Amino acid sequence: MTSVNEHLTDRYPTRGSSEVVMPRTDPVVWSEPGAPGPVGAADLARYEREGFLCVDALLTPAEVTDCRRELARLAADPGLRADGRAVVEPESDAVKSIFEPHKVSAVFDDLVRDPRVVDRARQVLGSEVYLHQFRVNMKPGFGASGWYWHSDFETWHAEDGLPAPRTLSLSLALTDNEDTNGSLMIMPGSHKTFLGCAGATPEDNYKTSLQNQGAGLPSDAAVARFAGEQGIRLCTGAAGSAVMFDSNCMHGSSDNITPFPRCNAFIVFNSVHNTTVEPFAAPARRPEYLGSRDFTPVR
Ligand code: 6CS
Ligand code: FE
Repeated sequence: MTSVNEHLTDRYPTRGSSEVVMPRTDPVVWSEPGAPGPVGAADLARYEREGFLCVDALLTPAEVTDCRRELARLAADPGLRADGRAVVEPESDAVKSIFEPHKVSAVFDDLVRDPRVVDRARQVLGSEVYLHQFRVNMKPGFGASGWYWHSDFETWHAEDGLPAPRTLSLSLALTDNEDTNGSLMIMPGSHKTFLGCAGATPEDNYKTSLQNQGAGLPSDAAVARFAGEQGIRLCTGAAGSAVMFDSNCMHGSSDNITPFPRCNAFIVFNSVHNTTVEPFAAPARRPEYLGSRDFTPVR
């Protein structure tokens, strides 16, 4: 795949003919020690080491209730499913994900700007940040599908032209994330290795990848090696808790066959010094609701 980013070296080649494992050549925490922000020094060191951090009670129960009410309103909107921003479950007509909820809900728009949320990203990424992607993964239960092991950065680099992993996701639990209902699993330390996946990105890949990711998946050998070296941590927490994680963490989640939904809001912040260019390994850009091209810093 010849890159159209002629002026940029592709330091994280992926989706070629074979899988390649290489070290991450970027920092994890970009701010100077002692830089202001809500994350304490010990937690910041843990985030650097493991690639993620669990946060208790980031939102109050009343704020969680407001978010849930908004989701119910959005899910009831007859136009929602006609919009590409709503992804339906592969095996049912339940909504799997809703992208850009902040554009149709002031509650979610306020969340993006909330200092408890965005100041974490500014502190870790060491700069002003803009919103790269915002999605709510509903995972309603009764067999709702999970996500196989992957690195978000691998996809966002290949398909959205994200140059470096100077990007942070904050997963906000809007329902209890239990050990049984398909909670987020992360391999601690996996963010420090970049796995270039084998296999070119198909045309219009996003039309299926958000239901079932095909391109950009690690081999069984890579998953076994990563898990063997680093283990697997299941991130559980009550509604209102959160997990902030580096864009290159190897992560995934199981199907949810319980009747208890695992509904999380994923807010993805990118440094204003890492704005997206052309895809590094895909035939064309994805729609902007998957990778925003509005680089306006969050205020
Ligand atoms: O393609 C994407 O942007 C999404 N896919 C996965 C599997 N996780 C992150 C992201 O929302
Ligand atoms: Fe992901």
